[in-house]
Amino acid sequence: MLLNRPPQSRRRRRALLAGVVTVATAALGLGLSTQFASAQTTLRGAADELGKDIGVAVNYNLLQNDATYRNTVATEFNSLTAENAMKMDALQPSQGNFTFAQGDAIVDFAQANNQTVHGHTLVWHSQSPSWVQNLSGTALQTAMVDHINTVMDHYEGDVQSWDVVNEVVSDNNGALRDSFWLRGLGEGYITTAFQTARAADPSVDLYMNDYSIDGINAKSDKTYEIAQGLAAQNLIDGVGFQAHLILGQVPSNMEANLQRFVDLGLKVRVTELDIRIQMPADASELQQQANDYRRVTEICAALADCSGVTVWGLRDGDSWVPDVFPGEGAPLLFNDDYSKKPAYDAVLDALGGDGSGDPDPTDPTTPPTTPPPTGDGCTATLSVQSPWNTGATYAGTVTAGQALNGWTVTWTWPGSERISNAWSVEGNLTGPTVTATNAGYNGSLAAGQSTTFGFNITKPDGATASVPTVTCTAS
Ligand code: 9MR
Repeated sequence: MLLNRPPQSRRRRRALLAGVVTVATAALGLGLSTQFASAQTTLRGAADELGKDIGVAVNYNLLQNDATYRNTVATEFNSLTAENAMKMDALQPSQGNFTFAQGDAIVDFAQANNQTVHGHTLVWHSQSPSWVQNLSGTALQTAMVDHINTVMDHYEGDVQSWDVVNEVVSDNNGALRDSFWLRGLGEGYITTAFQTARAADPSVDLYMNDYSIDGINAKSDKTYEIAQGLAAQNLIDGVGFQAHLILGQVPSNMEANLQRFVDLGLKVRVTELDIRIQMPADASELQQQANDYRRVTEICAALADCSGVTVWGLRDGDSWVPDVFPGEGAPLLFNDDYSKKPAYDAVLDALGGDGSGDPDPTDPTTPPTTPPPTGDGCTATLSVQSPWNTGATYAGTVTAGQALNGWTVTWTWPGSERISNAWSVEGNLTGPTVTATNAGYNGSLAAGQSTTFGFNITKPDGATASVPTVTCTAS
């Protein structure tokens, strides 16, 4: 999947004109990343090959403060959604006072790691500041239009798709949700929001997004009716199915449901996937959860017009679920120590990757891997992930023998192979001798912990992709 961004976003142009370096970038310590990963042993590697987004909702504070969180988000996902940082209460806490710093930090992180951003969300009844909830009539309409215009203008070129409206359908009777937007503006507010968004940035994909519309039911029927009306006016590009699911309850007609929206000429997207379990979760429940995740991912993988799947948080402990559903939890792909759950392997598998999470050494098609060299506090390996006639994608793994603050992996190419682009790594990369150092976010490793990086090379037509001997040095 190639990212189709204008060379310079409006937000970045503005920063450059003002002569400032974005503070958020510096604070996050971002590394050079010129290409996305394509290794099939990561979710993003598999999703890239499939041409799909695999996304995660990110928490600004964790992205700011937790290096392993950053590393995992960068390595495993090719798309980000701000879990809270782009909602109206975050972006416009008082009228006309826009606070973009947290959203910008997430965009900066995404750009440094070649990830797309799905914007969430412009018009929602929840997490809207009280000042807007107290408006009515023309003042409310003006506030909605101003918010959409200002936010979309700020993120033009940075955000590839927006949830224009979120959760506008009522839960039980197939009517519109009784929100302050509906009460203040009447049902035309949805069309006005989409018209405003379309005019603000015609290049962005516009979505409506909701929960409990994953199967065919009164709520998804109403969503369909609204989407159909908007599609007829070319005001909408896609529908987001949040998929906050309960264990064992992936709707049997989810595929048919998504298909009917595709048949309207729209994209579909699983936008907030999590699958909650009554706690404590036992092994068979975690396996059932893996099966459920596999099924949802397979449905999207099989639909050409499904743009991707986003999980609503990284680790179980990061999830909103236990706060809202006491006694339920464990809904995500990673444990709190960042180990992968069975659901992770199932998603990787459903995306066409190697669901063991690691290259299978018994598989004859698995390319040779260099033996771990003796190094000073760390070891490293390189392996060929996917060769083609004139190039290849490699994955590198660094494992810390002791707590590290940084690492350097060096090697010399035996022939005319040269790195053309790389991700999650910096240094002198393009010559015959490579000195590859950690990026800002993956240098700190605990003893025994591993991190990955990747790169593409060019090589003579038809030559075997060689695996040079590497040396790892701790710093
Ligand atoms: O995960 C979000 C949580 O941190 C917030 O407290 C909550 C506030 O309403 O919103 C959560 O995200 C919601 C998303 O924005 C819209 N769909 C439902 C999600 C879970 O509540």
